[in-house]
Amino acid sequence: PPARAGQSDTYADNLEVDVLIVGAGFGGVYLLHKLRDEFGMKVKVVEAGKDLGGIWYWNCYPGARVDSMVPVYEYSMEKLWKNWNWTEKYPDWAELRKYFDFVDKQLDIKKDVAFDSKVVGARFDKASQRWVTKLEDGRTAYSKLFICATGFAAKRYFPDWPGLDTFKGIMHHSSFWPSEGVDVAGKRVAVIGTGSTGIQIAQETAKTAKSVTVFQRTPNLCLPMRQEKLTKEAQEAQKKDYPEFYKNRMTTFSGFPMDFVDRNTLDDTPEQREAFFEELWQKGGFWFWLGTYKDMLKDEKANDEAYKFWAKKTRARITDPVKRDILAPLEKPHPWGTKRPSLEQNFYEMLDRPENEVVDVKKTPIVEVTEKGVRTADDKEREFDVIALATGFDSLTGGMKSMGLKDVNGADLSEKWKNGTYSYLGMTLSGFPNLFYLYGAQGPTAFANGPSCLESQAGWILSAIAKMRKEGISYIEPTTASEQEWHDKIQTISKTTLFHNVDSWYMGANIPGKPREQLSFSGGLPLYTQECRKVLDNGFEGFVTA
Ligand code: N01
Repeated sequence: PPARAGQSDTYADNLEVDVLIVGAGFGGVYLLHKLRDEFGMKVKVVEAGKDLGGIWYWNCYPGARVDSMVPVYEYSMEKLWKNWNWTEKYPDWAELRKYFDFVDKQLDIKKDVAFDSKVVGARFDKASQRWVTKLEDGRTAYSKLFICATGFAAKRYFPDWPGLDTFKGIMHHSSFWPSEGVDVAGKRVAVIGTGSTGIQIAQETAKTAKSVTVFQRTPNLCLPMRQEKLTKEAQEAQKKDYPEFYKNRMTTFSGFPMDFVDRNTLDDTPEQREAFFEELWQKGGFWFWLGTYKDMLKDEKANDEAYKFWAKKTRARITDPVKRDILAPLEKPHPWGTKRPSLEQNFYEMLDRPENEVVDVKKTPIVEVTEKGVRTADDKEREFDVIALATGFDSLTGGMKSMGLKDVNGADLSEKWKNGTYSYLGMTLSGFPNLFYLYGAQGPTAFANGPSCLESQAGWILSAIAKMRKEGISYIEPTTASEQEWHDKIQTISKTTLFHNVDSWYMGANIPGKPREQLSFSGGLPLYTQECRKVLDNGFEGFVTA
């Protein structure tokens, strides 16, 4: 996306700081503020984009909006929420960018962010005990600590279809969509992929496009969003409860306001279950996912009940029998809720209309992108004016693996993670001393509300740095044994859930050749926070310090 007004700042070559942070999204902005303004450290953020916002800077495709309701998806700092109000229960990307502008005004963030600054290499230099970071334009930065706040979706995934670069119309990956938009009025639009992104692009572009064709490999078991307009008055009236709300969000499994009820699915009679499901359904959003029975994501029989209810509700919205069976088949395509359900807004009614189409690419895979459109295995070529690639990301590991991060012996992180992902606490890496990262591999990332996860992880990083300063520790590095233990713990917990056997980006299974393993901590945010705290309480247990 192009630059916007009001941006600072570059920095000169040979920058020397206490902490270099990569990424100016939720995590980077938070840590910059805390370390600079509360710890008094010299901190700089480098950011490949041209503005703040991270995921919300890059993802400005049509219909991009958050699936977490106000006020859960924001910082818990009173000085921020007390002066900020949203216009919708599930805000869109443009409003999230305004939020970042507001945060900048309140906390004076941009003066310490170097935009347009892409990291291409970084290594801890043993002799000087500093991180040496190289930027694409040749500049170098030196820092005592290095923090990667690059998020879970920094590396886009493009399938290797032949002809991808021959298409003569307009084609963008969702995460490289131009922020000035693409006029789709009267055009034939293809949306490839039905993750949260594909659903949003399809339902939004269909408002003005001539037709929308969705290429679906796996049905997204979407939930109704039930969007609402919000007034300033209503939000102001709620704010007395915000401190309690933000405290509570750290006590739920996913850092959301709802949590699983302390009841198993088959404990209830069929009538009780139907009434409970209906209540959750009417609430909308993630209630039917994260506010349901506690065994829903662990027990196949319990899970069947949720799927049956979902299919009944969804099939009733689709009149075309062929589309109905592709979008909401009677047979469960995968355990319900083990891939992130998109929050839809009339997605099914939209696709049901005769001008729109859903192509089942499990049956007829895409074999080629042509000059005019997309060819499938049944040799059918469909012609389009615009193609949206909503094919996702090399999530959780791809971004950090592409930054040229080297261990103390010069080996690249992509080597370390080639056959499996090893970290300690999802925040530190052996071979990479004095490095922290957040909202990435082996943290609660995929299963947690972003701001809740980052406040847990940033809280730990801040405590670790405070402890280092207090105790005169200048070097920390986890042992490989503690990484092995953390890796095994993550897989062991995951195996008690239904997530483990489903192919999804949670399991690294969306990228050909990527090791298949659980990539996030699926034991819930409170347990994660507790495990991490224990490590500090026990004097950097599992680390070598000096
Ligand atoms: O990516 P995805 P995303 N042929 O990986 C399909 C967050 N998010 O960008 O499922 C055909 O989920 C692939 O098919 P399959 C959210 O956490 C949040 O949508 O692998 N299809 C899938 O349908 C989300 O989970 C928000 O069979 C191919 C799609 O492409 C995460 O980001 C909004 C294919 C990729 O879906 C990622 O979401 C957006 C091929 N060769 C995103 N390769 C909100 O807050 C891939 N696909 C609302």
